Amino acid sequence: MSMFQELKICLLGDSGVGKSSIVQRFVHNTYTRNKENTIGASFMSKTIVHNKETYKLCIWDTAGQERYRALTPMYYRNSASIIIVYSIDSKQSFDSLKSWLKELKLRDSDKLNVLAIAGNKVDIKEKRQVTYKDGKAFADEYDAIFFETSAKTGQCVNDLFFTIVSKIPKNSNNPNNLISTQQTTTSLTGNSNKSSGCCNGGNNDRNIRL
Ligand SMILES: Nc1nc2c(ncn2[C@@H]2O[C@H](COP(=O)(O)OP(=O)(O)O)[C@@H](O)[C@H]2O)c(=O)[nH]1
Ligand SMILES: [Mg+2]
Repeated sequence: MSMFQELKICLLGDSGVGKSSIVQRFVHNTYTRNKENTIGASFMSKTIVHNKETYKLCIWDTAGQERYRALTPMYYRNSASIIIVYSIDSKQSFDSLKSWLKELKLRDSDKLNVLAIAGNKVDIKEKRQVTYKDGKAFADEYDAIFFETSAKTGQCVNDLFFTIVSKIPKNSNNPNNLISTQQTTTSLTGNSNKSSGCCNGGNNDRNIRL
């Protein structure tokens, strides 16, 4: 019987850096200019095949939570990976990485499997305030995966998620995350009927108001 692994991935980072846009690009391959802020948390899932293994990625976007950092641990708890996003046109969002990391260490470091850092909006190079070199050096310090991405053009968005999956130790997230595909998946790229686990219900897209 073939099995697949469910992986929870959580995005953190300052408001406006493009977290929701990265998720939208990855899950739907679309982009919305002047995206409206979402209140609450947004959740999406996507099933991918990597090295002949099937993974259901449950992606939690901490939309609107940036100002209420005390609330974020519930989103990144039990995550197989955390992506911290900054925008290459905002030195301030880059400087915030440190405080996001400090927050993680204080509350939940032992459960963090794979850390990734994304320098988003690489399509607007003319407004760049953070060099590639500085971003990469910072990520290296924390053994983090690093990509400069653009949700607008799609540059490196898939690479970001596929590299994360390739680095997650097999079944490390939670032994209960191994799901029989025969029982729960309707298609490799589409929806799942699953009713429990880190995807929290099985709806592919949803917003949760707090
Ligand atoms: N030029 C450019 N703009 C982006 C990119 N990603 C997001 N944006 C824009 O930045 C703003 C904030 O994006 P959003 O995804 O809501 O950021 P979030 O608050 O971190 O979720 C929106 O107006 C987006 O259209 C990108 O890769 N390039
Ligand atoms: Mg958002």
